Amino acid sequence: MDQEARQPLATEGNAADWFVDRHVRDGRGGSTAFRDADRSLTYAALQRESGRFASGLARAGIGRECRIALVLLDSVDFPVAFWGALRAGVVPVPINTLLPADQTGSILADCRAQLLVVSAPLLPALRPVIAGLPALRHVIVAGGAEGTQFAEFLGDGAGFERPVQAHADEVAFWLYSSGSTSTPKGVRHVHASLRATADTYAAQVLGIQPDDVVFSAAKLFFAYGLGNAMTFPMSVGASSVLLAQRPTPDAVLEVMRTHQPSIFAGVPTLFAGLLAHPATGPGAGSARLRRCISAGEALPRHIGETWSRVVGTDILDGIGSTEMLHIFLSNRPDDVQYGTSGLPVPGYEVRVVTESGTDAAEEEPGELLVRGPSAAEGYWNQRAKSRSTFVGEWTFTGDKYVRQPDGYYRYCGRTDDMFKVSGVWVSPFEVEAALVSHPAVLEAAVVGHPDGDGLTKPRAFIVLKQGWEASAALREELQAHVKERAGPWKYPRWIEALRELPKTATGKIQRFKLREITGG
Ligand code: 3UK
Repeated sequence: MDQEARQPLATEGNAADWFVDRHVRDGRGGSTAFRDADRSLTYAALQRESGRFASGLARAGIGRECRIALVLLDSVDFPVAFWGALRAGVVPVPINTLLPADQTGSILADCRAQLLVVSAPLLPALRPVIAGLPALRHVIVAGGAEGTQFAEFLGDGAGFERPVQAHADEVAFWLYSSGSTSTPKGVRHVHASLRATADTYAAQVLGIQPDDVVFSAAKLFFAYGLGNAMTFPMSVGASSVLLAQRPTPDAVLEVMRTHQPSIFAGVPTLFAGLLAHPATGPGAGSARLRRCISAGEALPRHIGETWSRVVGTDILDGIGSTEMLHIFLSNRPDDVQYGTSGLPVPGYEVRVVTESGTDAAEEEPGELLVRGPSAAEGYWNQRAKSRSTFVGEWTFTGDKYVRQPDGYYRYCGRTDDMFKVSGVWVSPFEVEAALVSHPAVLEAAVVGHPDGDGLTKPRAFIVLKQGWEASAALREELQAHVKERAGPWKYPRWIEALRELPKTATGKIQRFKLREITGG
């Protein structure tokens, strides 16, 4: 084979070839890939700009397989930096922009990032930690007037017209797991996994099309957002709208009205917040809305049903994880069973396993295991955790599930959040779902708590909707409501109203904190 004929094969393993260059090769270079509040970027421009970012990395002396950190608000700079790094064989590590500075500092130290790309508004808080990082050699500021500017950093792209040769099994990027109970772990993902999630969930569940406009309220630093807002639209040459700000219901509705997305991705809390907003009606502001997806936490049935009625589009609830990169168990269009996570995504298999390691019977709770093409390579420098999570072809999720007689899988909580009342397993999620189906309750979190006899009983923390006040009468009403919906022994013996629930930066309720508060 001559050099010409071999070249395409050589770079095919690099995900940048398929997600970026393929579209230009096939005549879609003029299509819009990304839009933010200031700019838009076509596929041809993304190919060019990511090549320039790659040559900037080479000029800065960042070699292959070295890590660079991205602490970026969602904007078109994110895909330029991400694909620019992959193009150069450099490993980008997107970091949650909502973390406190000391935690970001720990992650920067843990991954030994040699270069940091940071959004200007986030830089001041990070300055003190940046000073103490021996591996960090360059700080590139995006969207501001300080330090090395993103635009100044870009080179001429020479040498990176094509992505560097990479193996499909080579580590392409890392993400840090949200760590609701422990410190974040660096999850290493390979080039092939990006395509795997697009070929399975995006193509076969979402049915994404070239003319789709996607808006993900979940940010790009989160695996859920990275797929929704970047790789899924890019898998078919579609476009994505990026929002830099916090996705409040007001900000989200504004994007919906302005950009008329056809696919919208959110988390349950946001769907609940949007439903509580007076402006939410048919299409939630977009006449083109055809699909809504939810992940991150289980979607309470009541929220799904209300959304379908008010907005006119179902919400597809699916469970994914940083370790599996995206959703592997999901509801499907025209086959939505609210209150469940649906069925395995084509290409993935799941098992529910009891504590003794055998497959659970129908309706018997056990830990969910998953096998599929996008599982991570492992955690960075955490051998013991890697070995207990990625066991052969199976990944342990840490989630309790039951398989219903109809084959649908129902979420019961994290393995460590479940508790027994009168010898019967209680899933905090089930009690929470019953609580939020009452008109007074916006959000709820339930933990097990010892009563006067030392027996564990459900204890609830709730956030009330505007216009409601905590009272003994309301408490009794809520207890009766749960008894009726979830079963008589499951009602919360204690209910406390809080202004907000303790949550991780990605919006997951930290039940362990509530257990600490109550000493339960
Ligand atoms: C929980 C859910 C019930 C579950 C994620 C979609 O959330 C994502 O990744 P994380 O690593 O967290 C994983 C854990 O979150 N979870 C997520 N979705 C659901 N529980 N129902 C759901 N629908 O405990 C899981 O183990 O932050 C979600 C795509 C990619 C992701 N990384």
